[in-house]
Amino acid sequence: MAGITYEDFIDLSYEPADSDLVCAFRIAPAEGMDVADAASRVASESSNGTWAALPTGEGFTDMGATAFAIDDGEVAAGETTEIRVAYPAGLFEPGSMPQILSCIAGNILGMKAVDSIRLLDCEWPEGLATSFMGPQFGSDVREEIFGVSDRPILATVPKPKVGLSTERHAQVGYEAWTGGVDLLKDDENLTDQDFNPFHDRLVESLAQRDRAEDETGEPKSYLINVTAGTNEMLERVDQVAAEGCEYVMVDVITCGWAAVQAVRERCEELGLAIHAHRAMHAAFDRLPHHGVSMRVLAQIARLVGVDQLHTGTAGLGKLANEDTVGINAWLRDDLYGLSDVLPVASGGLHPGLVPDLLDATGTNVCVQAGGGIHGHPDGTHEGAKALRAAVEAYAEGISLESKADESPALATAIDKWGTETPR
Ligand code: CAP
Ligand code: MG
Repeated sequence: MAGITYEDFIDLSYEPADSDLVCAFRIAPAEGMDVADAASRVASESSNGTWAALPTGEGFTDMGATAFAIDDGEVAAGETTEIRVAYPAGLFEPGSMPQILSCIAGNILGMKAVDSIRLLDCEWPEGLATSFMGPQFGSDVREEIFGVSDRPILATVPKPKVGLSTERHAQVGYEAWTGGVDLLKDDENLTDQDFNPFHDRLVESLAQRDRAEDETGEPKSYLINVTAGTNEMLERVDQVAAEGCEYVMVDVITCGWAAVQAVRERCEELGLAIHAHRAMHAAFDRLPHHGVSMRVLAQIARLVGVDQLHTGTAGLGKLANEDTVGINAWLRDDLYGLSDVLPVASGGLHPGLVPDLLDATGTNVCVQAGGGIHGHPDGTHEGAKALRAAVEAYAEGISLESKADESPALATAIDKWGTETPR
């Protein structure tokens, strides 16, 4: 009776089938383990093998993965190399992101055969990719919700990030919306606390939104954070739709992808866009040689179907960033007809950073500034005007300094923060 052993999981002559999911990993083989041994163990443990040789025969379907490419066959102790593994489509449950991740980002991240392993990139086959809903709107939100096509949409988070009363939160929203921001956004840890209960905040903020729309003649919207247990989150999504808002915000990593899939299905019924905050992503993507890259997290988010996703500031902001430009390009590339995702640049941004930021990201993005608006010497309303002026300057092709001649709010912001990245 044939058995399966580690040797069955590596074939450097294998050509992946179009239907295979191909994953790239960066691995550091453990001491005494050569690259091929480590690669075969990665392919085995992430598909249908284990440490012992196993019987097969009657009633067994081979769902084994194949390590088919190795960059460097020999690496010094502690060094890393890239490998690629092809997974047969039949290994996966279509439409189930948890099950796919239990394969390609499961036990292997802790296996002793490698000192470190990082899932770098996935090439999604059509059958698997289209088994997911994908985004409902994607970057069309700019046009469909705000009627904007030539500039980034602007968002702001009231700061301090938590602690403001419902009334104060909504008032900050009014000041920001009338100053020129398109989107008010809850912070990642503001959900339903005594000092600012969810439903009160929803109703109060939308009332201020309506005022701001009347005053400015511009569409405005609100990214209210529905993050909670899944059943409660669905309740909150329903409340958001009932109150006439266009978006929900979800902390997708802390909620988990199955919960995000449930929210996506409900948002399809209700016609709501999803803003994805990625708090906790750095637990996976910050260490260069271990975990799951932000590129893969972004791929998952697009398949599951968020419309907007934080992808960093191309190194300009306050938080360690990955390959913002490359990730944004992937989010826009064709993926079997699935909608794209609008990248969100956020974290330490202020008006002085806008030209360099948009040079890196282009204007089909959402730009979020919290401290960069509410920390303006003349307050939130002026801070919002300054950010809007900086973005308009870029669209008009003029320098910040020239724009500042007609925008005192921008001039004050540049005096205060210049064009430096805060730490
Ligand atoms: C930004 C922010 C966002 C970060 C998240 C914060 O505030 O609200 O959560 O941008 O990081 O809490 O830091 P500031 P990322 O604008 O005041 O910095 O976008 O990289 O996921
Ligand atoms: Mg935040």
